[in-house]
Amino acid sequence: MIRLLQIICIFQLFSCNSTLNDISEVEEQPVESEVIVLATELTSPWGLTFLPDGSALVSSRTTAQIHRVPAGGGTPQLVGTVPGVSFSAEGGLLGLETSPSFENDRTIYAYLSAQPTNKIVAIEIAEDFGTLNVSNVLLDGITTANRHHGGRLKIGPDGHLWISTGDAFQPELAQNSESLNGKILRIGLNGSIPEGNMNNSPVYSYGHRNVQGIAFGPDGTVYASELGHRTWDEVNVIHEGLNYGWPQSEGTTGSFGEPPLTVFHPDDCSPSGMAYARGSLWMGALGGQRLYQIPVENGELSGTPIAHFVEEYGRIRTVELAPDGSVWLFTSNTDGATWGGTTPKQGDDKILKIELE
Ligand SMILES: [Ca+2]
Repeated sequence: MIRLLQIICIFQLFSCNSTLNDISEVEEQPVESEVIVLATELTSPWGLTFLPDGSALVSSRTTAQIHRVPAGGGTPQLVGTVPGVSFSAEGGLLGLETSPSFENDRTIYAYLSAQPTNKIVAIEIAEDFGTLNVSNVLLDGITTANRHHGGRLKIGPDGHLWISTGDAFQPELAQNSESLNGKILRIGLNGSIPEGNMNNSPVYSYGHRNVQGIAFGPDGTVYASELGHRTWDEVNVIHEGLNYGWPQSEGTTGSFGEPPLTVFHPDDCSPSGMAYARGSLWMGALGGQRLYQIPVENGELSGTPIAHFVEEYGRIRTVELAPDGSVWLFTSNTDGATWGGTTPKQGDDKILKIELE
């Protein structure tokens, strides 16, 4: 894989941002032997979280089911269906995250699109993985909509639960301090408000359009991927209390709010899940149908972004670092996307595994 990356880097040295999608040579590189298909025939997979035994739980956005996938891959086993989920063009059962004390509390956290508002819940998983039940509501009041839910959950190095939201197709909410929409939120695992948040609220940063990826660098830097409208998608370095500009600014268009770390054209990108591993962010692109590798160090770019698997597997929704150091990806070709959607390929949707060494 490392050799592959070096080859791609050579192509990128002769490219600029506007031609990131024009690297057809990459498709001829021997990628196949480096990508393992762990599971197939999934329906609109969205959230992914690993358990202490190395197996994983996967959410289906459009069925509200949670399946368990063995550490080495295989047929996903149904754990249960999360009650109270409202489905819409982009809504449903979204992000999942595992309690750090799962072996004792059997708890995971989930982002649900719901009526009257979206919410974050705790879910207990039975010992035999055969049933589940919602045990607690950690947060509600996130305005719901047909689109722009955000939906990613990550527990940070601070031990708190980080939540990405969207503007619910009401751009003004991103700048409204009373709203939980268009924000990056941070709460305690019992729903409490950590010190350092804005206005003693769940809000950590604001002025976001639709954030579907959060990743933490080894130094604690918080990175987030954000879907733009038609001009620029963004990757941002997130600091508490800062304004990231939407809707007055989009990417590098407009000077209102914090400038992004880097931007991509939505046709080449439309980012969702993101993970940090081995000196880079690994970011899935939906409309752009690729995996971006973005070298970073201490909150700054440390190299030119690299596009992998361009149009090879279709839309990529979710990217997570597995306990064994590999990276798992979800394709997202069954999601019925209203913008940038694709016809599912044979076996879609799939979980793919990439070994980084
Ligand atoms: Ca911005």
